[in-house]
Amino acid sequence: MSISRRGFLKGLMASSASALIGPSLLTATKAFAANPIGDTWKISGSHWGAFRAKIHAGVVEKIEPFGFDKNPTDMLKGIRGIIYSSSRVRYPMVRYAWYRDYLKADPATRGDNRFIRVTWEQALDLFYVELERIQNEYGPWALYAGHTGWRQTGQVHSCNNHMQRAVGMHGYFVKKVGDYSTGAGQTIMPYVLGSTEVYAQGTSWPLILDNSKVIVLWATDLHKNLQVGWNCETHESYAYLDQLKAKIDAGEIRVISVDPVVTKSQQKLGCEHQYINPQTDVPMMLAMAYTLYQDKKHDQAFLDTYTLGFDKFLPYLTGEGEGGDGIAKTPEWAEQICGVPAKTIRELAHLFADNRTQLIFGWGIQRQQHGEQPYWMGAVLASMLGQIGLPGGGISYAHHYSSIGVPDSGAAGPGSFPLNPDDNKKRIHQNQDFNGYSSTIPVARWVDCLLEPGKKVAYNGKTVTLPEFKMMVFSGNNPWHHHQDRNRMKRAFEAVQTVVSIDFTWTATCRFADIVLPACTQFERNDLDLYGSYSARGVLAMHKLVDPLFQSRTDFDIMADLCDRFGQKKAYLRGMGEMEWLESLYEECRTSNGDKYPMPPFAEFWQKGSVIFNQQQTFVRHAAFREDPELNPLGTPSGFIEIFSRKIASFNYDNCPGHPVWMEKSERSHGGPGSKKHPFWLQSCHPDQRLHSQMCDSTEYRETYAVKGREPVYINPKDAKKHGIRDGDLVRVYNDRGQLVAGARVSDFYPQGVVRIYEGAWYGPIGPEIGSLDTYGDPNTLTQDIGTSKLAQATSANTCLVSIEKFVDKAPKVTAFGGPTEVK
Ligand SMILES: Nc1nc2c(c(=O)[nH]1)N[C@H]1C(S)=C(S)[C@@H](COP(=O)(O)OP(=O)(O)OC[C@H]3O[C@@H](n4cnc5c(=O)[nH]c(N)nc54)[C@H](O)[C@@H]3O)O[C@H]1N2
Ligand SMILES: Nc1nc2c(c(=O)[nH]1)N[C@H]1C(S)=C(S)[C@@H](COP(=O)(O)OP(=O)(O)OC[C@H]3O[C@@H](n4cnc5c(=O)[nH]c(N)nc54)[C@H](O)[C@@H]3O)O[C@H]1N2
Ligand SMILES: [Mo]
Repeated sequence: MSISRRGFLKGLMASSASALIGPSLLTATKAFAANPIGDTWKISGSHWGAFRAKIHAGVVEKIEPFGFDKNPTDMLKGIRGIIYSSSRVRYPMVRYAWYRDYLKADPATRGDNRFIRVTWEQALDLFYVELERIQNEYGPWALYAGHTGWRQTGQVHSCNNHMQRAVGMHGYFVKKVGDYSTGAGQTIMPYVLGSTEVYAQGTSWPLILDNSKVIVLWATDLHKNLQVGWNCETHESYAYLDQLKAKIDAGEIRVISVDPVVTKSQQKLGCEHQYINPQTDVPMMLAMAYTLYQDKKHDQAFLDTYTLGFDKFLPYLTGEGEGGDGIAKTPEWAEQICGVPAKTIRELAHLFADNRTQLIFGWGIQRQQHGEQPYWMGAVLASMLGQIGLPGGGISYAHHYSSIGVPDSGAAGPGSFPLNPDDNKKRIHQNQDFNGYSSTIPVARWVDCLLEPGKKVAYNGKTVTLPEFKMMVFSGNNPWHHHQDRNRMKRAFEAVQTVVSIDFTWTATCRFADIVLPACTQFERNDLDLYGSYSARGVLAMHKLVDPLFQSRTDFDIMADLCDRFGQKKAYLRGMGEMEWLESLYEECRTSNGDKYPMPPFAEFWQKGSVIFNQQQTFVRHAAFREDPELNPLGTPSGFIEIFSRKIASFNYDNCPGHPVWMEKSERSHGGPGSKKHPFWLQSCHPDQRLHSQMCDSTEYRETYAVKGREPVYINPKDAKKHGIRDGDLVRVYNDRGQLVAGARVSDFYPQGVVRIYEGAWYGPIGPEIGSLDTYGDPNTLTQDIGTSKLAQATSANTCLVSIEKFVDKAPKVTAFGGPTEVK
């Protein structure tokens, strides 16, 4: 390290007392300890975008959007409330019954929220002792530390990396594959289009705006979901959406939203709405394909040149010949299922074929049983239209996500703190014997491991043997929000011995854990991040706003001290502290960007707060393949678009055959299975005013949308009237799996038979018993925990029926917020 760099770092560290003494000593006594630095403005960034914060007397007083961001999200108003939430994890805590009775603790006490306070020394010792015990008594198969999630932004402090690296330096553990976002999509699409598609750059908005005549928003709500990004979000997509609106108004582009509800995007764009019954998109697409084929509107030349297996799919489509099921997938057939008039289906098929049409799919549609099918069928439809690889045509699976479609700079972003140990040979426990269990599981099946250890499960052409977890560690994710079916989870958690949760806010995951460690928020540490996930528009400094509150510490420090207990601290840190990591990640990025993307030296960057790359390049998805499919084959087994997949067919799965098909759901509204008993489809979409469960604990902001202190449930006026429910009433939403209290929001934007409760509403049961009423309104109290199919085994959260009634009893107190009950 050069002298000037070291000198700079020293100066910087000295200005922050906590960096020298360690945050726990400083903040042990007073929560919002005054930091005598007067008013300052600092720059930081988040999933919600970049901002400037005014700090007065050691308190974050005001948040203002960053100048570059022309479309900041309303959610910036919730940030202060995250830092100063009444739900903050203040001290290391241990579950009372577990502390007292340890492995003999009555399983029924889990979730009673009674905890005792311990010191950091005790907490980390306990954590370490448990890791030792599990590795010695069982083996790596008994430890699950593979979960990931929406940890706050920043590359140095990426908390999941910290946890997995630290636990990994101690020994091996079970990992996961896939995610809740796109589990079905990312598994099926490599067989069909050769990449996950969901995490791939899409055709640039300027090219769509210039070339598309028709844009189909198929189950996607751009305006709602582009408010957040995986890296610090720039919100540049919104400028293109404004241009799109102007083109709609001028009659230059037709935009059609295919969705059961009137989305925020439809409202903002003023575009057309095509209502469809929930979970029935495949019949509609099949009928469009049928129409194209019957009317000779399909692009046979495209099918011949770029695809394989249309001939094998055709008997299913027409119902005739070998492989046909005798049912022609006509518009009349589809209308009975999807509720879209046959005439409309025909008109739309012709409209798409006669015009440059860009199909844009969201992800909620694959978070349902057989969620692989609408994506595959979408690709087949797009192939028949023959526009894949043209600007403004073809198919996209991700324009609602993290600025996909914004022309990107092409620059490299900063790397992150490493996820894995540097040297596997130095792990304390070398045992890699998983005792016949699988060492990796499809993520949404982790609760099954607790309930049915040893069970063999088909997954993506393989057989997974569910491991028997005795200990689980969660950091940077909130499984007691994100997983389905709370009461099933309660049963499952009776089998586990030790759960560690590391978080800054007292989520339901903390409530159901044994050891809870208080991390600090991203606003209490120094970091840096890529600005604009897929657009790579720059690099952003994340200045620490205030010192860690209460006894919270950075994940960096927590895990370093865990490693200290088994002699690995130095190897873990590679001998570097927070600011040294920051500088080294920045400098690596600067080196790889070279002269093409000039970046100032670190000290200058840190002081200025950001670097913006001005280059922007446009892109057409699948254009190279279209240009020359031999030279630029897709990543599918054949290199072509696979309408029929021999590989998938070879798996012989009843619920995912060799070409896309319509399969009835286990629960479906509008006359489908189960709808006589529980008539409403519950869609648990992504929240407009939260990032999942994050910010739900931001009290003032929550009150801007809560109804009588509860999460809203959106319902159609006629349905509300039928059940004697008025806007603002408390209601009970229930099915055979669970029950919750929510606040009714009566709205014309929702069709009859559909209700919405946003995911991420905090779980607050009255008590730990199975079936206990949830007092705030977590939709996963009601959702179904089944895999999409044997192919992806992904979440099917959106296959869920419920009933709803006015809540007539005395309203229970909301128990979701405010932390644990401390036992002295
Ligand atoms: N019913 C239903 N369920 C769903 C979905 C749905 O559509 N419907 N969507 C699914 C999807 S797509 C997703 S991505 C998941 C999201 O599931 P998660 O990623 O688990 O959701 P978050 O609420 O973002 O949880 C992140 C947690 O990490 C904590 N955290 C953040 N930063 C840090 C940090 O720096 N250090 C530590 N130690 N902790 C930190 C936060 O406080 C929070 O508790 O939910 C899934 N669940
Ligand atoms: N504000 C905000 N933005 C976010 C997030 C957040 O928490 N808050 N989370 C981010 C993350 S992690 C993810 S994974 C993405 C999620 O992105 P998506 O999964 O695409 O988002 P959702 O809002 O769940 O669903 C989008 C639309 O699908 C529709 N839909 C659901 N089922 C069906 C169906 O069967 N047929 C049809 N035609 N339409 C259907 C819904 O009505 C909704 O309008 O969002 C990201 N953006
Ligand atoms: Mo997600």
